[in-house]
Parts: sequence; C-alpha cells; structure tokens
Amino acid sequence: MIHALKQGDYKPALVVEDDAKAKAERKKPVEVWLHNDDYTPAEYVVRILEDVFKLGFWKANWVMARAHFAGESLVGVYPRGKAEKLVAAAEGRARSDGWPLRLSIAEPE
Ligand code: TYC
Repeated sequence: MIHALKQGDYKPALVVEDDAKAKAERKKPVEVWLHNDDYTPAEYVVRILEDVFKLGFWKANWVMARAHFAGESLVGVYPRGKAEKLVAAAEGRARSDGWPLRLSIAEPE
C-alpha cells in the first residue's frame, strides 16, 4: 500500500478529503498588512513592496506612507498560500539586511 501511495494510484478516501481541505485553505483569500516601525528606511520599504509584492512605484509609496502615518497599511488580498510566501520572502529579506520590518496576515472581516 505504501508503494501504491507513492505511485499516486491509490489514496484512501480520508487522505483525499484532507488534501482537498488543505488545498481549499491555501486558496482562501487573506489580507496582508504592513506595520510601521521606527528603524526601517522608507525607501527600503518601498523597494520591498515593489520587488516582492510587485506593486508599482506610486502604489508602493502610498502603502508605505499610509503605514508610516497610520501605523499599518493593507498591502493587498492574496490566496493564503501566496500570502504566506510573500510575507516570508519580505521579512526574510528585511532580516538578512538587518531591518525589523513586519508584515502580517489577517482574515478578511
Ligand atoms: N517609519 C519608518 C521611518 O521613518 C519608515 C517606515 C514606513 C517603516 C513604513 C516601516 O511599514 C513601514 N524610517
């Protein structure tokens, strides 16, 4: 049976159901929020929004400025799987460059 599972030609009904649930969960739309801090340079935040989130120049500047003045700012709505990857990429890059930039994921209201 292990062999059959590896070949993908047999899956018990429970496994199939779990796969479908996990897939639906990864596709659910969630919000990505950007949080202000006192250290990360504004230009660096804009570059992350452009490079990682593919925001255009004006939108990236607007989203950064809104976080700077309001404390947080909605970056966009993405399928959960994609949102998790984007946040990890953005925070990973910020950490390796030595900045405390923070993003978070929220369920839409
Ligand atoms: N507040 C930062 C500064 O003045 C800039 C900044 C903006 C940092 C938005 C994070 O999400 C942020 N250097």
